[in-house]
Amino acid sequence: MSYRHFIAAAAAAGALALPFAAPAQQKQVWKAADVHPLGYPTIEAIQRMGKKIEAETNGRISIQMYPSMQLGGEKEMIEQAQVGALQITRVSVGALGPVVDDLNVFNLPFIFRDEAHMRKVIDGPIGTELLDKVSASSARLIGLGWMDGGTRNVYSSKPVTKPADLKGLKVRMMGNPIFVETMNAMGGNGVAMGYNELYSALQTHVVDGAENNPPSYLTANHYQVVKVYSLTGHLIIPEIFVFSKRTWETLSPEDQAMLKKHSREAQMEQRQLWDKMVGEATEKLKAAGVQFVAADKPAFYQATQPIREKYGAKYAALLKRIQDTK
Ligand code: GTR
Repeated sequence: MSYRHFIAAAAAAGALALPFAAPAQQKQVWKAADVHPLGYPTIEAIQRMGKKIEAETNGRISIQMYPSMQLGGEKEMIEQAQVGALQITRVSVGALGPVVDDLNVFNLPFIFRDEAHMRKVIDGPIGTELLDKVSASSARLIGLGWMDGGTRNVYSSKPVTKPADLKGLKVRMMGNPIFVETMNAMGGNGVAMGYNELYSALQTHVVDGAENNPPSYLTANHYQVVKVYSLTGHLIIPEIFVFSKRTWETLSPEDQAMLKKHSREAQMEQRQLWDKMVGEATEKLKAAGVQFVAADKPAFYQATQPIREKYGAKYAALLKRIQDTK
């Protein structure tokens, strides 16, 4: 066998580490994706992280952001991260629950007392354990960190102050059975749909409403179509950002540790941006004529009890730890 043939055969068998395979010092541009537009807190936090990583590695590693669903909806972004077509994706835990079932504990209605409670949980041991579960799962993703996704409230063309107000209303929910059933339990008709399809679905009355935090309701322009924002507060779902395991395995342990360190900083920084954005979004929505309506939260809490029982049973011990987090 000639040397050339030997190299070809050995490479095909994966037996040789060829010089061009993965030099750790090679310049890398990590692709990051988000459904939100530039300026949104989740995007801003990842871009700031990119700048810090670029500085720390003297330009060897940088992050290129693909905002505004340029790479598709969250389901598509997750799939691209899984195969290594992109490196970082920031999605709602709602979207990742169907891929990593352990995360669904955060997708239960009224599981956090308020956003401060949610932050305590994601910052503490439970947050770390769940990130590790993502990394150890078969999802081919590495859990990097959490972000604040605020409190989700129902929006439609009419006030929704109690479960009876949702009767007959088709309300878009994220694609996860828990959410559809939650909306049904709240009194409406849950319809699973991607975020990327929602604006036109509202316009064409395929759905009568949806639910989200004020920044998303504003930046996705849904407020232009339906103008009543009812403070049902049924879901407080953290965001998560993950890394492609395929790329992760090519990184040096030092680069892996550096990325983890910066991810934690991004987690803590994003919430400052978030709090500011919620205030600004609320003002802008009010200025645009959106009506903010108080809702009977205890009634919605009660109506969704069967969902917590059905989906929460397997997390009983963890749920107790979440409730005990002060
Ligand atoms: C937003 C969240 C997005 C996406 C969206 C949705 O609050 O930041 O990641 O999940 O909601 O409703 O699909």
